[in-house]
Amino acid sequence: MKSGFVSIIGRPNVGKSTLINSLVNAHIAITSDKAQTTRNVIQGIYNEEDTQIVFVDTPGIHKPQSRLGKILNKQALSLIHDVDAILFLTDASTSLGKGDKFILECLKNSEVPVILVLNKIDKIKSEEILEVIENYKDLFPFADIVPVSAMKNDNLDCLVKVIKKYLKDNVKYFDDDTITSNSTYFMISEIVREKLLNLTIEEVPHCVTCVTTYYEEKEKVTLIGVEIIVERDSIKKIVIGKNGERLKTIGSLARKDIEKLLGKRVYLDLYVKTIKKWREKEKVLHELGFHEDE
Ligand SMILES: Nc1nc2c(ncn2[C@@H]2O[C@H](COP(=O)(O)OP(=O)(O)OP(=O)(O)O)[C@@H](O)[C@H]2O)c(=O)[nH]1
Ligand SMILES: [Mg+2]
Repeated sequence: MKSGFVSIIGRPNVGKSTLINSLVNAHIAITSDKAQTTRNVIQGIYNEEDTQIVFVDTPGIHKPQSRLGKILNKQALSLIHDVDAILFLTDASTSLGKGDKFILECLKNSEVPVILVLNKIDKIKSEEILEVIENYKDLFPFADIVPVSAMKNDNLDCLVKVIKKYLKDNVKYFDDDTITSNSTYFMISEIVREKLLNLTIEEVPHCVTCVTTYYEEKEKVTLIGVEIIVERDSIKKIVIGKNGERLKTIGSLARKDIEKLLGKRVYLDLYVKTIKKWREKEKVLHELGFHEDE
């Protein structure tokens, strides 16, 4: 038996959450084409007969514009220690930038082996992969380099094989049927946020957060309430949409996914509330579960 913890670190939008979902073969972390989708540390558990790997998805490391952003960066960077390996994920289809170099500088303070994972290789020609490796390889003493496509499930078996070399423990942390340590309340609010991210544009996604407020199991249906918190009334209008159309679409798409998650019929009640500048307010952030000292 071999086991261990592996952090997935990288800039926003490089595909960290897509990778953890593909590795554990379930949609445990929400994904979107907007940067800064992930706002919490999410554990996904990979099981094989003689191996258990706890993958840890983290918020994308970026130049913070808000108190929330600072907390997210800190959270991600706290996960470069006390793990068995780090997957430094990059988007092989975009050029190496300041953001990647900043993270590599931070990783120099870590004693943990860093595996360079070049993602999105489905977007480039195979002969270009070598060129990308060439650009990265002298920047950092990577323990290994693995090109993958998280979306197309390409070369992930090779990635797991490489990771196995670095696993140090021999205990099982979770039961075989556990795929995530996330709570059901959290998963529900994230499903709503994912639909919202996919149905709105530009600044809206960053100004919104979701919280599950009640969960009541009745005989034939489960009643669930989710509050959508926005920063300004103008954003509230966008989220609700003309004649409530957008909120209705968010609700019906989210309900279907929540029913799949719970295996039960669900009645989902969504309501939108404005809390001015919630991303800056220490007390509000704390109440929403974002803690400054983490
Ligand atoms: N073509 C292609 N697209 C990918 C791949 N992996 C992820 N994507 C897309 O890249 C976008 C960002 O993916 P996420 O998994 O949300 O990225 P992330 O790194 O978790 O982003 P943050 O949570 O914001 O830090 C989504 O639109 C994904 O569908 C891949 O292997 N190939
Ligand atoms: Mg993510």
